[in-house]
Amino acid sequence: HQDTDWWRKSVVYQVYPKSFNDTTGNGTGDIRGLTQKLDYLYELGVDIIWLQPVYVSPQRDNGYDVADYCRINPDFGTMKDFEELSQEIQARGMRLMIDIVVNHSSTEHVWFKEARQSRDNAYRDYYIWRDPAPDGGPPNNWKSKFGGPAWQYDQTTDQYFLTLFDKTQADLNWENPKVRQEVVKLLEFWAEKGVSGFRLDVINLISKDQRFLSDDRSTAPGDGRKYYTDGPRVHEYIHELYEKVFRKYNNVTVGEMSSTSLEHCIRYSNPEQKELSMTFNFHHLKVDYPKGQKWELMPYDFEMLKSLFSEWQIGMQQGGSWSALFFNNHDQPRAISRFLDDGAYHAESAKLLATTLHGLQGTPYIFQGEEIGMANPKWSDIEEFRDVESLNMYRILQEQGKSAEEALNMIRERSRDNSRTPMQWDDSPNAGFTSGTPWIKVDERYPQINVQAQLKEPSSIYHHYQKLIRLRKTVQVITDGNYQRLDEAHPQIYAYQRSNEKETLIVISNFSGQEAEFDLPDSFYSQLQAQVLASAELLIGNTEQVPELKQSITLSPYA
Ligand code: TEU
Repeated sequence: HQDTDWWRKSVVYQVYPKSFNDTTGNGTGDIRGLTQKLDYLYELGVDIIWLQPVYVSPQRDNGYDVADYCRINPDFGTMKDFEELSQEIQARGMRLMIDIVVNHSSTEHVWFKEARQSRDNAYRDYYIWRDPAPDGGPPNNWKSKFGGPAWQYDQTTDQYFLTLFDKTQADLNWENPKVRQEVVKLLEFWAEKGVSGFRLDVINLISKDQRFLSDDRSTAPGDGRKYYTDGPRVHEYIHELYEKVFRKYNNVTVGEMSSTSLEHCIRYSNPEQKELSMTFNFHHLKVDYPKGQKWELMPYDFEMLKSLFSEWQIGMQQGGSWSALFFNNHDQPRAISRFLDDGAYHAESAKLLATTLHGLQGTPYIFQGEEIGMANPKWSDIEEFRDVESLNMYRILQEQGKSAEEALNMIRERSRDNSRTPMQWDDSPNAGFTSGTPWIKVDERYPQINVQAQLKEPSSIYHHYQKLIRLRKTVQVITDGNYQRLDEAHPQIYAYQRSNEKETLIVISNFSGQEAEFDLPDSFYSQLQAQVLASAELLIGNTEQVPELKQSITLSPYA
């Protein structure tokens, strides 16, 4: 990793520790469970391991509600376990990236416990407090991303505090230099423990428009996000972290950018801006949201998916910036079930998503289980769900008039729990995840879909991912090739080309369950023909036996 941009050829593996591997039998995964599986990840070939929150937390939002940024939650293990994990990762030449959740803290954090005691408490301005509106209600009409109002009333001091997510996740006040200094300190604390990288949770929400104006409900989404998304001082704040920490430790950093724009992402990840290495954006994961509404259903818009990929590939490349590439994470249903076919064409679908993504420019992220084709489980009733957002929305959808069955169906499709079921290691009870009772149900297909079975099978989804990861290291055009879309609104196929002065790579993906025809571009076809003839001449001294190379190719379903 001598060159500064070593992460441009890297692949990141995302670990949701609660569901990865349980070594104590308490039904939830733990740090030692990840340490035990490092050789598995090393063999897969990933370079960076992104460990999601394991800090002290009441677990209302599975660790994204942090109550102590520098202490390990005993459910996950000890600081010694963490230090051992960090050493074992480095010993294998891999890198550790951890989650930093500093848009908000848990209301159980000591800072908040202090702040809520009185209006003049020293920690009061670590958070965002406002007087009630004249009618006694919330200061404005902003909505929480988990449903309901974005403000919670505090009786003791007769003020509201801002909670853009759960009501126990209080937004930190980044206008306060003391808060920014606290964040620098906690980043340094972990960097000193050998952490190479940081994933910054909703970092583009930290700067709020200080007027706290109500939003206009008549213009979508009207929930207040325009007053805090990519806010007035966000680049200044992130640049400050770069100057004080990321530069010093040569950290790889990725910003999770909720509802962001291409222009801002170009700024966040352009090296000259000295902010972040790369960004996550979510536009491609809203192509099945009618008018951007998550809690309504429609078949996904294939053309929109392709044009978004193309717009961002070209825009970020022209901007000299860098994207985190992903189809799956802990907040999204499994892409194989959402977009393709996790039944009859299970393996084909999983490989198709992998190939399509890994040929693009950016750093690919593999969410645990994606590499073996884990899919959405079949949910039978609301009792099986754990996610605070899903449970809130099950109630809210019924308050809005949906029947219990309609609400349950919506949760089945959209719940973040779809990706949070335990990692499927083998066909033993609970898929080898725990000897106890798992905190959330295991997908009943684990006897067929598990690591052990796929390690043995050369043509498995696992081995397909392994090859793609290796390809990224050996085929330079994947890293620096210009992107060009090749299919013109083809109803089944997404095809693109990556080219530099030496190589041309073409990726042609049939996103449909039927055969599909595609004509190779003339330039590529003639190059290919010439190369085949030249090879024949070289290898067998003549070209008579070379079969005719067709320009129009037929792809089988999900190929
Ligand atoms: O996600 C924030 C985010 O933008 C999405 O999670 C989305 O808004 C949310 O899933 C509702 O659909 C990050 C974390 O990835 C997520 O797990 C946390 O719940 C959230 O922030 C709050 O920390």
